[in-house]
Amino acid sequence: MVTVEIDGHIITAEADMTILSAARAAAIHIPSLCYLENINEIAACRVCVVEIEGLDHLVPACATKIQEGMRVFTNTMRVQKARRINVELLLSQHDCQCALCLRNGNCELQNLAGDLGILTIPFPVEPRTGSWDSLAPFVKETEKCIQCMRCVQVCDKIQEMHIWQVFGSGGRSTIGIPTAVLSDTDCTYCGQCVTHCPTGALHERDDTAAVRRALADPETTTIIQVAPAVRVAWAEGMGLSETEMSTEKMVGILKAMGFDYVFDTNFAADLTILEEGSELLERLQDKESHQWPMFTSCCPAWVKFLKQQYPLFNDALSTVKSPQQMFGAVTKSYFSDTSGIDPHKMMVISIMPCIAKKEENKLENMRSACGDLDVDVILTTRELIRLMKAQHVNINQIDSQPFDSPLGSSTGAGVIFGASGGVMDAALRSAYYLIEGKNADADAFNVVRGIKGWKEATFTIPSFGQIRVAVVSGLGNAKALMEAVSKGEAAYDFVEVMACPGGCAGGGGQPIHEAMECAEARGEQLWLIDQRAAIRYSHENEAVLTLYRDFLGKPLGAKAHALLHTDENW
Ligand code: HC1
Ligand code: SF4
Repeated sequence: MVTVEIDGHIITAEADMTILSAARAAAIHIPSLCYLENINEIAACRVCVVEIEGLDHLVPACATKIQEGMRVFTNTMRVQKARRINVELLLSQHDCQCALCLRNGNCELQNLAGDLGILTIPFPVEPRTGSWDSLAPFVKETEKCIQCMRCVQVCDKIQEMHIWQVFGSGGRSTIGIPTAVLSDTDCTYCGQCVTHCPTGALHERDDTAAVRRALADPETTTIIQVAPAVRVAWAEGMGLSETEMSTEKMVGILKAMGFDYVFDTNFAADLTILEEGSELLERLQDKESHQWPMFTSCCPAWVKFLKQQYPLFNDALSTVKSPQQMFGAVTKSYFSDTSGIDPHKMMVISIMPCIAKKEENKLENMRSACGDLDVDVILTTRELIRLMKAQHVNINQIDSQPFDSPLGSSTGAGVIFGASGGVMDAALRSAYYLIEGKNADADAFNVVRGIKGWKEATFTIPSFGQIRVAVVSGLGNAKALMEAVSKGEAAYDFVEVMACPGGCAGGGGQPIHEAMECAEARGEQLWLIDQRAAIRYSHENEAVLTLYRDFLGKPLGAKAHALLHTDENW
């Protein structure tokens, strides 16, 4: 431990800490821009410069270690002047059309310029320009890029995908991809580059116009489904307190906005568990005929990753569609039948914490109900927030409301899909029941929960024996797991993989907060919703059981396969 003085405060901190981390640990704010803890510590933007007694030059706080007896000054006139010039230089190459930017009001560069009172740019230069693939599910606006390298480093170090490259050098360098269209790269569309971008240079493709049109069209029945992880994030972007936010309030707002039916992806998550749990048991009963381990298939970024990078493991993927897609297939078949609504006049809209979901609806066999796409439009949580804001609803005048029936009923096992370990936990609860004919304690499998990137456990199901499982999140961890499995260094029966660190709670479509990782806190809220749920087992979801009884038949049956699995010709 060393003792330093920062702005007159005596601080004792670990010897290997930087000035920035020691100051932040002591609640002393030093602004930064390019810095991401343990990911991007390259001192490129020099916004975090500070003065050290006895040194004649300023140093970047993010890249300078503390030393015993050091006296640091974070906000002297000299520091303020240098910080201001550094931000002015960044603005000089930035397209400062803030009113026309999706990150207006939530941009780290804009905030810094505001804090420093910058009203003019003394060194104007033409912003960099570049083209982008208009069909990609996210957009790169080169004129807004400040070369902070955060996207490059997240993609390299956390996801290990290496999609972004630096082109050119010096003042004219740009960040981009080596191909004309994004689909020619191995990009999985996880969107982690987007959530780590400090400006509006990277953002989701905005698909809200189609939804606005459908809401205004009396001929179209708008049916919206809300993903598990959205309910614990939407309010962040609306500036609501924890007491003001609730799932029921969100449903009330969606109804006030005019959606005809407000349903829950959690219903389809419960349905997924019945199919996937049954599939796991079927494979376990005929082990020799299958490739192991069985992998979950609900994260489209992971599915794309596996098919591209480890195609030899294709057959190990569960054949179940994701809950998003199951929901669409059931809506345009069963719900169309029971409600009498023409499926061709339905618009099924998903609200997802995810960018990859924007493309999942176009994959093979995703038109299984009536020939149209099963899911028509996918919006991220951020797009939902923009739609809600445009509505100018007074939150105090909105009544809390339940989801509509029948595709709005769910259990605690459905909601935890949004947190790393949740699919595994929910599947084990139902697999245990299917084998033993009685429930295990709903918390019996809790060691698979939590934010750790690679978790493993072995459980004993008395009439079956041992089942070895692993849960990974983040594609870097997925790669490490796949290498270990390929080399025979790790062996499991069932593996959950989510491309985003912490699972969908930390998804690429979720609200963005200045360089803050929010997956863990949002995940904890999902686990809490499960703890408080009246029913915590997917196999006890009455609406799902009715769906099987009245329409689908049995799990893995012919109709279920045609609508809910990707192997159409099974
Ligand atoms: Fe997810 Fe899923 S949990 S993949 O993260 O299986 O996006 O929330 O909706 O489909 O249910 C996302 C979340 C989501 C699906 C479910
Ligand atoms: Fe999308 Fe969730 Fe996968 Fe991230 S983990 S890519 S949010 S499905």
